[in-house]
Amino acid sequence: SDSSLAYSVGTTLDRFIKMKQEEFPFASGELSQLLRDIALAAKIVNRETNRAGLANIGGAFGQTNVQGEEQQKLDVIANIRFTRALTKGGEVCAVVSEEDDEVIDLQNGSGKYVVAIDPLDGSSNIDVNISIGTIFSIYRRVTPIGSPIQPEDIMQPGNQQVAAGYVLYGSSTMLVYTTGHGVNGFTYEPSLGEFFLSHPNMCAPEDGKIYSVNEGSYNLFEPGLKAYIEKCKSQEYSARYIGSLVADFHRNLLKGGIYMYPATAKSPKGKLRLLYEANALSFIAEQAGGMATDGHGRILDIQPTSLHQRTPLHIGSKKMVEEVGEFLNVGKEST
Ligand code: P6P
Repeated sequence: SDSSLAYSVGTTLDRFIKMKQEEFPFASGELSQLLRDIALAAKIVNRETNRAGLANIGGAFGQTNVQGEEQQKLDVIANIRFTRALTKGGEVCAVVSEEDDEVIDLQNGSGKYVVAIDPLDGSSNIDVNISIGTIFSIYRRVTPIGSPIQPEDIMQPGNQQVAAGYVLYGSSTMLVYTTGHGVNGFTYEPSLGEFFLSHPNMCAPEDGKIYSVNEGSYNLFEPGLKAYIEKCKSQEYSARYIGSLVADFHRNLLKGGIYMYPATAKSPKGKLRLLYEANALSFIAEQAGGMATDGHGRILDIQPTSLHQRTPLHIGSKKMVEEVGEFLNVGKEST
């Protein structure tokens, strides 16, 4: 493969996708088109997000999503925008979204791909102007193209992803994604309407000194997790918890760190969703040299059993995720 192609910083996303596709002579271009469709929706959601405060679309929409959270109008708008872009793009046959209880069948007989998406995670942060994000996973359907969508098309383990990414609507808007050949980050230039390669070949620092967890729930944590947090404090790590998964994940990916949303007595499977939150970020973390577990095993190996199932998530720098696993499994070694 001509990986010698210089992906110079400043390359546009479109050109980057095209150059990467040329590395795969048998690529049909459908995945490339799908990535472009996602980027288009991200540009539109970015514009809506930036105007939310002015256009009074930040307020609660009155309905609730599977998280039972007040569905913010922007959540609904983002869901519509991404679903519409994927429908028009023609490459996708089904969408799993946090905002829809059931699978959305796009009635697209030629669609090869299934997308799992959290259109706008952390939406409770919208009306306090904290960064929010879109998280997406892309799978190839496993049943014949054109046949009715089957559960096995949807309930695929994260290790079957063909691509995954996130959009971070922050001080600048970034699109970060992987197709299984490393992780690359693109920064949006609104005046040009283009994403430009700003973070080529992103690599997670192997270790870090930042830990992200909601310590308000400390008393609910299992002993091993409490011990790990005490260890972080004893070594004067920095506690950084934004309350917005994509923002915390992205910062830890760049600087080194771990994000934990653990199992607790109250929530034995934690809060985060496997299909459209944990799997995508875990694929990215591993592709960047990091790690992601549910405290005991690899996130990407979990076989889903229900659409909106939750999973505990420990994700980020490899050494930190390994270490919290050791603390969690002390005394639980299988005899
Ligand atoms: P808690 C936002 O609702 C979210 O899904 C993630 O973005 C965030 O990291 C987490 O939940 C915050 O949850 O229980 O700490 O408020």
